[in-house]
Amino acid sequence: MSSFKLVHALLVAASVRLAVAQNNSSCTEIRARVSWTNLTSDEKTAYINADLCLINAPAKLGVEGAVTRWDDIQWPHVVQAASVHGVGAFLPFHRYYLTAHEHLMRTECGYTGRMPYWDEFAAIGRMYDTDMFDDQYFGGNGTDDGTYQVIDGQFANLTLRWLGDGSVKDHYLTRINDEGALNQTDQENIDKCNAITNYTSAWECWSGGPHSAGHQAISGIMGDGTLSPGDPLFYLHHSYLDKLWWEWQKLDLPNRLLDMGGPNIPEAGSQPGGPSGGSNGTGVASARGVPENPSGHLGGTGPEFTDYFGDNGGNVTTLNHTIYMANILPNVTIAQLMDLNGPVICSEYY
Ligand SMILES: *[C@@H]1O[C@H](CO)[C@@H](O)[C@H](O)[C@H]1NC(C)=O
Ligand SMILES: *[C@@H]1O[C@H](CO)[C@@H](O)[C@H](O)[C@H]1NC(C)=O
Ligand SMILES: *[C@@H]1O[C@H](CO)[C@@H](O)[C@H](O)[C@H]1NC(C)=O
Ligand SMILES: *[C@@H]1O[C@H](CO)[C@@H](O)[C@H](O)[C@H]1NC(C)=O
Ligand SMILES: *[C@@H]1O[C@H](CO)[C@@H](O)[C@H](O)[C@H]1NC(C)=O
Ligand SMILES: *[C@@H]1O[C@H](CO)[C@@H](O)[C@H](O)[C@H]1NC(C)=O
Ligand SMILES: *[C@@H]1O[C@H](CO)[C@@H](O)[C@H](O)[C@H]1NC(C)=O
Ligand SMILES: *[C@@H]1O[C@H](CO)[C@@H](O)[C@H](O)[C@H]1NC(C)=O
Ligand SMILES: *[C@@H]1O[C@H](CO)[C@@H](O)[C@H](O)[C@H]1NC(C)=O
Ligand SMILES: *[C@@H]1O[C@H](CO)[C@@H](O)[C@H](O)[C@H]1NC(C)=O
Ligand SMILES: *[C@@H]1O[C@H](CO)[C@@H](O)[C@H](O)[C@H]1NC(C)=O
Ligand SMILES: [Cu+2]
Repeated sequence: MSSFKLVHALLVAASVRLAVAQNNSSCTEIRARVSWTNLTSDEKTAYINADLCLINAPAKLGVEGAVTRWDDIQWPHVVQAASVHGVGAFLPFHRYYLTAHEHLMRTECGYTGRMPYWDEFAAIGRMYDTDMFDDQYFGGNGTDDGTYQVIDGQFANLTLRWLGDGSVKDHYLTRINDEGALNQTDQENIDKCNAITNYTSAWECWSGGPHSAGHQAISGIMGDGTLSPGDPLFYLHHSYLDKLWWEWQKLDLPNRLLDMGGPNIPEAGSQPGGPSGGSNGTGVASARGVPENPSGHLGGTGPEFTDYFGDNGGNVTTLNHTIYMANILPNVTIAQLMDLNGPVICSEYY
């Protein structure tokens, strides 16, 4: 059975209580993704509760050190941090990662609502003019006592496990307000990326300003290139970034459903936690002792790793490139992720 079919078998098996009819060959009912502000208050509460459900559920992957299902879903990002950033697979990996998180919310925690994104463009200059950071939802800034621990909201005192090298040490969710950074996803930067007509150049544009915007505006764990999915806000941020990529694809859909490129091996210094730079824990995490040298990362360090990417051992990302989700979902190729409306993702942004 191809991994493509396996994804579908899983989705089909899981869809009984969803208002989603899927079968092996198609995406028959596209799931809507909307701005957080457009969720109903019931959906907002259910969404938060589904993340809390993962946080309170025991780990299942069998990765040493994992305690909760939340540790499990963070793991594919932690273990591959060096091979899914600064590379062509950056956007496809994160697209599939959103679906992996959604899959766990729906199949293990009964979430049936729409998936939210954080409309960061709309939030420029008024980041806190929303209920998102309220006590009943994600909570707000970390403390100002130097630990930056998040102590309010539904994720107050959330305990995370992974450090930047894949080793394990309990630490708290942290945030440091830097709302000015949201302007990196302003109209000028979005237009600049949209003006690029090939993926080989465009991926890097999205990976720059618009990607940094939400990570930096929240900072703390969200500002750490390896550990950021520890913050539940990560998924709303990356969904917004994925929306920008999809909107770019839709500007010339027939061509851009097939347009892939970029390197498999990041430029020196561009990957998180890398020996020569990038995010090494972005302040807080560093201060909390995140080691600088990643040893647990899959890939990203040399040609010996490119073999299993499926790109014929080369340094150029192709549609054949394998995206690995640490057995939370089956391996797929980038080709299967290109169409947001296709069977694997089966979603649309509104
Ligand atoms: C797939 O789903 C669609 C819509 O529910 C249905 O019309 C079609 O017959 C299904 N195909 C198979 C092979 O089950
Ligand atoms: C879907 O795929 C599974 C696994 O390959 C297979 O057992 C099942 O019969 C397929 N269902 C349809 C409707 O094609
Ligand atoms: C989201 O909310 C805005 C403002 O309340 C509204 O204009 C827009 O139509 C809504 N979008 C959807 C998809 O419901
Ligand atoms: C976070 O801190 C900023 C700057 O002090 C403040 O404007 C904002 O209201 C705070 N947000 C929350 C949700 O407490
Ligand atoms: C979170 O931890 C702080 C101090 O570490 C404590 O004062 C507070 O009661 C805790 N809050 C929750 C909801 O556990
Ligand atoms: C964002 O705002 C900061 C501070 O006002 C400014 O220095 C920076 O140039 C702005 N960046 C963009 C992309 O507008
Ligand atoms: C891709 O776009 C960039 C920036 O617009 C341009 O410099 C480059 O020549 C283009 N590459 C190809 C292969 O079209
Ligand atoms: C792969 O591409 C990146 C970015 O262009 C480059 O920095 C790196 O040196 C290349 N690696 C190899 C092994 O060719
Ligand atoms: C790592 O972070 C620390 C603390 O923020 C900083 O002093 C150091 O220069 C950083 N190292 C690299 C290689 O970026
Ligand atoms: C993908 O793999 C297939 C089969 O191995 C091969 O025919 C095709 O040329 C590859 N495509 C790319 C873009 O590398
Ligand atoms: C999935 O991908 C990973 C990394 O590319 C590879 O190590 C693993 O063997 C693949 N698993 C399957 C079942 O193909
Ligand atoms: Cu990432």
